[in-house]
Amino acid sequence: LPTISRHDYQPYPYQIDQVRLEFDLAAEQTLVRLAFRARSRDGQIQPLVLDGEDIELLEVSLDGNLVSPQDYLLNDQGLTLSPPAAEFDLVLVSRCRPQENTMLMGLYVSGNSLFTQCEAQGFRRITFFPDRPDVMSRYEVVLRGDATLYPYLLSNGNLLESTTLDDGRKQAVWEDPFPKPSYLFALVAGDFDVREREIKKANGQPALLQVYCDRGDGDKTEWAMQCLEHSVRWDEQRFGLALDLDRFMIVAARDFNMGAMENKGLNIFNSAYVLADAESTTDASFHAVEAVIGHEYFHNWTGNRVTCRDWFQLSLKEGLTVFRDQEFSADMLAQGLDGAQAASARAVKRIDDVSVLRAAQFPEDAGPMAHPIRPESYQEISNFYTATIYEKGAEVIRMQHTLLGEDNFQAGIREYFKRHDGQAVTCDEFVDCMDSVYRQVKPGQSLDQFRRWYQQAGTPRVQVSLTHDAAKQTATLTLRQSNAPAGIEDKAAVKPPLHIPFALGMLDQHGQPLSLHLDGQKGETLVLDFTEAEQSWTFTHIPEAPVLSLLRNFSAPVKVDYYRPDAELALLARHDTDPFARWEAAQLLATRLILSSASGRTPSAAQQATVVQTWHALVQDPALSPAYKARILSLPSERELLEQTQPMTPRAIVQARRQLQRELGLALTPYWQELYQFLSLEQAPYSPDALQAGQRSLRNLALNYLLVAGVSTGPQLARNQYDQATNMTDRLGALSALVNYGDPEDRQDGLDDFFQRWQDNPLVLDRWFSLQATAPSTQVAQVRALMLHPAFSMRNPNRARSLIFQFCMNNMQAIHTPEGYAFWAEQVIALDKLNPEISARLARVFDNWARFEPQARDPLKAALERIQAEPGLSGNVAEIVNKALT
Ligand code: DPP
Ligand code: ZN
Repeated sequence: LPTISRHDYQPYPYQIDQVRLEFDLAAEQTLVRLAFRARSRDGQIQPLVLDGEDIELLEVSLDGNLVSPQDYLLNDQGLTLSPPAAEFDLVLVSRCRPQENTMLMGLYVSGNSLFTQCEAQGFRRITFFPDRPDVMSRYEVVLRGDATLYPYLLSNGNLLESTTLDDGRKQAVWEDPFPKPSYLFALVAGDFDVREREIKKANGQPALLQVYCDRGDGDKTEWAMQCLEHSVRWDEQRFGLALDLDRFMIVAARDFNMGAMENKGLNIFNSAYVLADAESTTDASFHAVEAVIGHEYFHNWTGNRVTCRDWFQLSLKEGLTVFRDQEFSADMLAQGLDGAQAASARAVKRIDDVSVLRAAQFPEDAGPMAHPIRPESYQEISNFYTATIYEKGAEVIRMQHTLLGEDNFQAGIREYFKRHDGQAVTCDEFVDCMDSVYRQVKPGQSLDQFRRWYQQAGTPRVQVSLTHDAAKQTATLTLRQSNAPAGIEDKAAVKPPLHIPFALGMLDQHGQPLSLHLDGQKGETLVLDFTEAEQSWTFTHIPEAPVLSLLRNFSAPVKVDYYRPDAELALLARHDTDPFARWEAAQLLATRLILSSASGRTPSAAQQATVVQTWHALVQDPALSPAYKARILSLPSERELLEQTQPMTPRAIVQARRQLQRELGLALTPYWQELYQFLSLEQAPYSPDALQAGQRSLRNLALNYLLVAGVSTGPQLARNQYDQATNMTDRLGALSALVNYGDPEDRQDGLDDFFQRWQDNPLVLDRWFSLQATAPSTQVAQVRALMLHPAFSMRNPNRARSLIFQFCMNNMQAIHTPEGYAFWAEQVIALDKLNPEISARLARVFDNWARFEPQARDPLKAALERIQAEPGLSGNVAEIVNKALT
């Protein structure tokens, strides 16, 4: 497998301004005619190297002359031609077979429709082309197809004409006025329900928004349409970025590898992130739809107008766009609120995002695939659409936002578009823009050191110590940072210190916030510029030893080490004015208890009492919003906890977590009951807004505590909630409590009823599979039986994820057995034959095998070796298992 290195970048020798594509579309075989004029950048004639995979070349001509096969070089990677001059015309006809495309990259069939997916390297499966992001061209696209099967023929940009041909087929001609790389090309052909809305842009011009979905699903696209409109408004208002097209389309596809794709003007979405209605969709999914619609829409500027020079720069668009979608969601949650209420609403989003980072990105940074947000090398780029590029990438943008502040950050964004609109650029060029503003507002300082965040893999650790001088009334804080080697390429890396914006506050011993004084700065929260390996700050006007509130709002993606008594954490959990740090304190209290019992130590009665008393205080606190209360009363996820064990002990973690859940359920039974009853009174018409969604999530949490603790009234409450539910959050919440903690009869009745109600809705059926995949009672045998269910299919990525991935990732008791590991390897191999990109993601589930407890290590290693030995393994999976076994 060739390794591609960041430093090997060479510009493409030819400029291609304009591309014309004609498609004769059919599921069995599609003919593609490509025409462009190429111009050598330096005037020299050089070989024309075009990428191409899994497609058939029918003919090629240069300047009107047919090129015969002995005059070109064709292999399974593409086509090399010898141009007649430094500037020339190329016409090329090729054929692809959408029906046979199980990889879902390039042109493929989903349902009865045709869709494309080109990022990162799918365009080369449609036609021969320089399939790289720095070759930007204007596209004109002609689509022809059967009028009955494909009444809608869509591509990027503006529709120039739509006609019926003499042979009865339909033809549509599209033109995208903006130059774009091939990965942003898209076409869709099919029959759909369409929802349309005409809006006025900030400049007064009209724009047409459209959401397409399968026939019969049209009543489930109102929410998507609202989210799209909100996204347009938000980008105008917060970033000053306007929609640059007359028409913006979203199309839902049932079979889709990713969440969605930001093709210019024609976003193609996994239907899971488009379709939503109260009856069939949970609150969490409503919010996921909002986030993904925002994300793809925001790419129109951060990704499309300015794109990546090469794939090592992927975080240029993904980190920035995740940051933007996180801010969009937070702003939507905080809409109409102010002060502490707005802060708490935003903190809920921050908590959820940080939980994802810790559950998905921290493990990646601690495993063999660890890489900087701008990787140095890769074999398969599709393996680098990672939590590091996305989520840590967003944290790195967020830190720049913190260092600059909102107004200066926006000035940096304006500078970015001023310099680079229409270009394919690097992460460095983005930071240059932010740095130009930073240097103006902080004379003598720069982002030079900050750039190390783009170079270093691994999660840095920050050790904290504190001394207090009662006579001088000062507190001195000392921070030490380190970043251990990460991944397989990092062994000898020298890692100089990072520029870490470290936000902190202090409370007095009664939980009152202190005003901080430091070198002329004053405030309740200060952000320290932590740039040295070890650094100290002395705060004045501190009469008694303070309680530290550390890394407020999670101001940097680091781990903090600070020993302090439980009592201090309990104080913070009750009183910290920073809602993120407050949640963190409660989580840390619970984490300590769980980790100690998972390691076989019996927690002291005092330690247990502190957790119970803290939960007791929080459950009754009238000032907390329901959504925030649901977060702060939840225990850390199994994955976050597991990440903190060394070696990792999954089964012990599951048991210890379950035990604390039970204890909290029992100790606070009357409170859970009261909370449950109180929250059952609310009967407003369904809305996924923050208040209602918070109430439902808190009510479901209370229900879970009652069931897990075996409280006798629990099952009846759950059955009633299930039967009377008018929305999916309530119904699924009740069913999941019964399936996870109820008796076998309730479990089976619930699952059967749910199947009867929802068997015709694929997205809800995915839930039915997931619920069973993750239930504590499920073993490998049940999963094998579910794979034989007529509704199961490996070919549909959502379905494979709902059963196989959920089982392998989130059923720790069952997967961490010899049969579990063998099952995992078997499914990686089976999936690889259909869809290597998806299979490689399943392969990653145990790439961190070496960190597990000894009894898991050998069988996991054997399972990886079994995969590695499989003949015909894809490059995608090979890269993962080879790196895991290095
Ligand atoms: N569609 C994926 C995303 O938006 C890749 N660009 O992140
Ligand atoms: Zn993206």
